[in-house]
Amino acid sequence: MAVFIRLPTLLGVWGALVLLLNLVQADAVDDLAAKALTNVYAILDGTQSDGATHTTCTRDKLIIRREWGNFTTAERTDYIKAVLCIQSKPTKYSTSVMPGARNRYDDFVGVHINQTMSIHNTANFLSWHRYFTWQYEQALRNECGYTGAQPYWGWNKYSNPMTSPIFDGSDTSMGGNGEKVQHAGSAVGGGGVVVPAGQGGGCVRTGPFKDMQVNLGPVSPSTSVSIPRNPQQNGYGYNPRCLRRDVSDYFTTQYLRTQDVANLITSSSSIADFQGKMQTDTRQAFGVHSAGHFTIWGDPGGDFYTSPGDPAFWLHHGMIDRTWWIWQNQQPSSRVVTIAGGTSMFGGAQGKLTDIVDLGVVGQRYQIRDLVSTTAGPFCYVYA
Ligand SMILES: *[C@@H]1O[C@H](CO)[C@@H](O)[C@H](O)[C@H]1NC(C)=O
Ligand SMILES: *[C@@H]1O[C@H](CO)[C@@H](O)[C@H](O)[C@H]1NC(C)=O
Ligand SMILES: [Cu+2]
Repeated sequence: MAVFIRLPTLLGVWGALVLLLNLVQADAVDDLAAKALTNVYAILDGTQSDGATHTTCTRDKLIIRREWGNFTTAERTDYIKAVLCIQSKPTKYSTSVMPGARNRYDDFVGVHINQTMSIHNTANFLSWHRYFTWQYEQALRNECGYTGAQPYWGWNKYSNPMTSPIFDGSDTSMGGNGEKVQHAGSAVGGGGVVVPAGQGGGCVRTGPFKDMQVNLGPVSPSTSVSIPRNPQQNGYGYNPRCLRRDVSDYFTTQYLRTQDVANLITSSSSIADFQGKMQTDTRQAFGVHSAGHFTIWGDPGGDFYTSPGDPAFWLHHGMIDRTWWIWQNQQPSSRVVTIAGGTSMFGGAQGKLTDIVDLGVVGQRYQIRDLVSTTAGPFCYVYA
């Protein structure tokens, strides 16, 4: 008899403990994400609208993207295996178009280099990178048998990225920092701020990507460490070299804290405001997009054009996309189907929802309006 009384009591205590642990761990950004998720469920249930047309995506089909630290060891190993696999598959570029592309991973880098000037500080910045990251996730799944979701890097979870499960250099990390080399730091972003050298700067020698060969670029390196020049000015030539990083806590402790991410979400009233703050890199401040890239740094991570060549790029852009998703779904009816800005970094025409995003050898062609909701168009995923 006693057993029948104690078992539920035990389960109750256990449940309360688990709840407590989650409450302790969840931060202000996670709380905003939880609200976003509630709204997305309501949209899929048809009791709310975000203005997009939801046809094939239903609640039971959703892929749930989670933070790297919340992946189990087995899940991290599966993801890493898929990335190494995509780096071993043949390129779909013809040699005459992209002579430096040696594998399928390079295809993503090549497409990003090619379009850099028309996908940053533009109206399509967020939707383009959402679709790009999703196509990468699709490639891992469809071309390399990965069954999981794209992970993200919760910047605010780790004030010291070097000891985080993302960059700690273990077999289940995205690789360690680069070897420490003396260098003068780097002038980063539009403000020309000179950021002191971090703890690395040299080749990554630990973790699953220690033998990775970077092939394309550089086009616009931001490190004072000297990088072999690409045989072609556009960075499309073959330039085999090691993966370099200079990870430090310079940006995470100033611009990527919980309050920085939460403030970005709660204080941006329009899409122009939100995406503008996110991409800021002036003497006064760095937005989360710039700060995350410069936390990885090195080569090709610190190169505006070639940055997807660092496998950590996708975890960073996962979090960029999550932050947009959270912002959108605080008020889905007015924030999902909305864009602002031009079509080129140099100005150009005003961007429109009917503008085409074309990912060439790594994707298809979609109008921006099909890429703004993560549960419409080609997409069916949410963030936890
Ligand atoms: C892991 O998931 C829990 C519950 O969803 C969340 O509160 C926590 O912040 C997550 N941990 C990390 C490192 O993201
Ligand atoms: C670059 O982008 C343009 C426009 O999308 C496309 O026509 C061209 O084929 C692309 N070139 C490469 C090398 O990807
Ligand atoms: Cu980009």
